[in-house]
Parts: sequence; structure tokens; C-alpha cells
Amino acid sequence: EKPFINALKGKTHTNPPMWLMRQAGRYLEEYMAIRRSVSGFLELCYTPELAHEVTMQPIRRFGFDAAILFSDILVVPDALGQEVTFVQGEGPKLKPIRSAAELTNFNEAWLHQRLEPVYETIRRIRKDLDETYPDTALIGFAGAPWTVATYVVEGSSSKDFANTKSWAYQDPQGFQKLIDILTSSTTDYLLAQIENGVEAVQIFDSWSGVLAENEFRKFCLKPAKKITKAIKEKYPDIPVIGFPRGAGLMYPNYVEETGVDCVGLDTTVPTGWAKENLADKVCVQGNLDPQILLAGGEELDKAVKNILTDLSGQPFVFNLGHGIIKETPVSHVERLVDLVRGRV
Ligand code: 1CP
Repeated sequence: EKPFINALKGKTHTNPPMWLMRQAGRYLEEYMAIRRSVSGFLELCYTPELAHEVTMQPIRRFGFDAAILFSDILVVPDALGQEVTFVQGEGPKLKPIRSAAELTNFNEAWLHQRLEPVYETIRRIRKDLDETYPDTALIGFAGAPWTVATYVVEGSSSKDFANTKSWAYQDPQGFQKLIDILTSSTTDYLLAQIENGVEAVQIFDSWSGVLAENEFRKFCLKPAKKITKAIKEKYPDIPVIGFPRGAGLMYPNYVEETGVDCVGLDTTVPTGWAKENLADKVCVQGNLDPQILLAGGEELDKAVKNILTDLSGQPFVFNLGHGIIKETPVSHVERLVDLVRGRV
């Protein structure tokens, strides 16, 4: 009966349910206080008491319709044995894996053992929500294999993905082995999240927009289809949200072929187009530009109203088109909530 879950399953609401990607994080002073109490970012992800607390912070402040597990997409390579660290101001650092021969460094047998604290976090959040916010759903998530692969291969954030693409284009069969390992471990990870209490899952393919059609089909679309199918076979009731950021003209293919229940629209997708071409097939989620939320003012009001006008007539979840920016004033988020709830 939760509004967020109902929307994913095809229900239309006058005021759509809402949550924000990266809703727990650096724009909240209460997050920063906890962040300062740990030495590394992954320590926060692997400490159930703290990860539970930061997951709840945006729910207490804004009353969103969904909480998202506080973790990171890079816990998967970390759990497979490729140690991940986060360097202040620089982002993630990994020892790069750049050939099929190096894939022996991965060990899928370690996955659940290393990720047990995440499962404990899920159980704690779910209990807290059931007791305190019974209408709020819990979202689990993972990075899509292609997006996680870019960090595995580059060893950090990247602008051109040169190493990942050169492996993918020069040795497609070897690269496919990496994608296969990430697809199976991501599937196992998401199934375990469901077993421990998440009520929907989102697959973040943040860098799917940089591939040519053939590679998009092989490395983004197919893995998302496999993961979705495995989840549906075991848990037909758990909705799957796919977020193929930057997929552009491939959005309809992604929706038709993966079988996701909901598709996340990035900021560049015209909402009128989405209404015509996607919304009759799946629930859509999105897609306010995080920069407009940062800017605030009249442009924020106008942009939110446009999205609501175009998309509220069908199954729809209000969200940003990408993660919230850390400089965003809390007052702008409060204004956004009032706009989407129809209070102003
Ligand atoms: O010290 C800190 O506070 C680090 C900042 C931070 C946070 C708050 C990172 C480092 N990850 C997170 C949490 C996080 N990451 C969540 C939490 C739940 C939420 O509130 O939404 C989620 C869903 C993610 C997912 C994630 N991590 C993605 C996919 C979504 C997206 O934004 O595109 C990606 C690409 C990452 C990798 C990552 N994690 C963190 C950094 C700095 C990066 C690199 C980003 C890049 O390469 O641009």
C-alpha cells in the first residue's frame, strides 16, 4: 500500500511519490557530523549503526516516500577482493584491473561475507521504517556492471573511459568476462538485499551514455535484462528500477528489452517525449536537473511544475535527473517537497 511501490506497479497519483538520488549526503549537516566521526567513507558503509542513521536523516527532515540504503556501488568490487579506498576530494581509488588474465584476482566466494554489514544495515532500516514511517519504502541498489566496470578498469573516476573502452573494443570476449562476473555478483547482491528487507531495487548505470549502440546493447542492456530476469524469477513482486543515464535514443530499447518496472530519466530526456514514448510501457522516474535545485528561485518552481504537468497523469515517481549536489541549500529541497506535494 505504500505510494512509492504502488507507482512502480502502475498506479497514478495526483501528487506523485518522491525521493532524491543521493538524498543522504554532504548537503546535510547531520550527515557531515557522522562523516567526520569515521576515518574512511567505506567504514561508514560497513558500520550498520551509522549507515542506518544516515539513511534515516533525509526521511526525518523531508518525509520522502522512499529511503535508499546508504552504501555505494563500489562495495561490489571491494567485496570481490579489489580493495577500494576513497581519497578526500579525489573520489574512489582502486588498483586497476585491465586484462582478462587479472580477473583471477576476483573471488566471488567472499562477496556475502564482506557485505554482511550491509545486510545488517538493511534489517535495521527496515525495522525502523516499519515502526516509525510505515508508508516509506526501502530501496536497495547496485551499480550496473558497465558503470562498475569503468571504476574497476580505470581505478578511479574518469572523463573519457579510455582504458575501459580500449579493453572493451580490442578484446570484447575478455571484457565480457568482467561484465559476466559483475552481472552474477550484482544479481546475488541484489537478491540478498531483497532477502534482508528492501522493497524495490535500482540499478545505477551512470555511465551508460558513453557507449556506441553495439556495446550499449552488450554491456548495458543485456546485463540489466539478466539481472531483472533473475530478480523476477525469485521475487516477482519486487519492482526493479533501471537508470541508464545518458541512454538517449536507446531509452525505448532499454525499457522494452530489459523488463524493468520503472525507468529513471536523466536530466536531458524531454518529459513530453517520455510521456509519449515510455510512460505507456513503464513507470517513469525523474528528472529535475540537480543544478536547478541548487539554483532555486523562480526557475526551480517553473521546472518542477513543467515536469509535474507532463508526467503526473501516469505512473510516475518524482526525482532528480542525477544525484543531488553537495552545495544544495536545504531550503531549496524543502521548497521542492512543498511543490511536489502540492502545498504551494
Ligand atoms: O565522503 C563522502 O561522503 C563521499 C560521497 C559519497 C556518498 C554520499 C560517495 C562517494 N558515495 C555516496 C553514497 C552513494 N553513492 C549512494 C547513497 C544513497 C543515496 O542517498 O542515494 C548511492 C546510491 C551512490 C551511488 C554511486 N556511487 C554512483 C551511482 C549514482 C551516481 O551518482 O551516478 C556512483 C557513480 C558512485 C561512485 C562514487 N561514490 C562516491 C564518489 C565520489 C563516486 C565517484 C563519482 C564519479 O565518478 O563521478
